Amino acid sequence: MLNQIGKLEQEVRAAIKAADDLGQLEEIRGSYLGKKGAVTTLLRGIGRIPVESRPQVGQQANALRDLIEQLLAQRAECLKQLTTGERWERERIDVTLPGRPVALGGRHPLTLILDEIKQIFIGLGFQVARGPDVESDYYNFEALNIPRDHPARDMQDSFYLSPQFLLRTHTSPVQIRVMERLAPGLPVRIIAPGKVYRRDDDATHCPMFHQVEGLAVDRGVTLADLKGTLSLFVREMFGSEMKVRLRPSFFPFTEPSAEVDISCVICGGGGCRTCGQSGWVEVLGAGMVHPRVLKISGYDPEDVTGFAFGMGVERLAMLKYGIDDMRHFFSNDFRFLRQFR
Ligand code: 2U9
Repeated sequence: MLNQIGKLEQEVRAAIKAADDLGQLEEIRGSYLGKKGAVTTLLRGIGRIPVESRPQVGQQANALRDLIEQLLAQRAECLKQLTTGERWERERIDVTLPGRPVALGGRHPLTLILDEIKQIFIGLGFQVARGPDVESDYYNFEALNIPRDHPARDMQDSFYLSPQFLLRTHTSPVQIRVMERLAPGLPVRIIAPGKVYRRDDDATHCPMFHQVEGLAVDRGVTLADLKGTLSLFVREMFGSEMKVRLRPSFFPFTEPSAEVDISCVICGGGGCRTCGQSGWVEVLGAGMVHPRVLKISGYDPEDVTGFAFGMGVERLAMLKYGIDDMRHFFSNDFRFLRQFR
């Protein structure tokens, strides 16, 4: 029996030494220490040998079992620590092959335009303000002098979450929230970029789109400041040769109100299909903040005045890059997106 243990030891030492992956080590463990393994069988057979030999044989067989465990662990450690050179040899890695190209992402065209708009207004002394996408009826409509029977309040025009809450239809509530914080004494000079939601869906309207609105409130702010600010913005964005004109319009939250046109970015003012032969394209809405809106947010309209403006970011991007369908921005077609990197 002791002879047999000696032979098993020699055999298992050679097998472990020759193993060159972890799978082979597991096989060796099975064939010696598994349920039907050689050492296990040997230990089970101890009961059949003379009583006086049992202690010595038992001790040697147990020692062999411990030795096998130890050798297996050592060899496994050794295999895990192969040098890089040995691994390349075993796995046959061809280090001369060219690497796989990494597909670099780029910023979305709307992000590019938004960043550009923000930088221009930051340069003019404006700060960037943000607010929630889910707004209350009060901040989205009431505080902006939008009357109860205004069509924008219709379930057909806005996305309501409950009778009192909806997805904001413009970023104007952000300006109301900022004014509430700074009134009655502090001046305001902010832009509010962000997503807005309306029940619209065609080539020039999406149910979700982006706006940048701006607001300046202080003593002595005039319509001339509004036109000067927007002219600077337009010339930075579209080129120094751009002309800007204000046409009378109506918004409940501004008085007077204006649509802002710039020279057509396609034909430069000569007349083409994009501008309907007029030489002008509309890019913004603007006006002087309605006294009621100033008052409701805590400012004294006898003391301060303010100008406000709003623009659709998709529309600006379409004009700047010559894009004919707003849905391109949201279809995630890589052939479209890769052009802006
Ligand atoms: C406050 C007071 C006044 C924001 C303004 C417009 C005019 C405007 C449109 C442009 C294209 C929306 O995305 S669009 O459809 N916006 O014409 N927005 S004045 O006036 C404000 C905002 C906040 C407290």
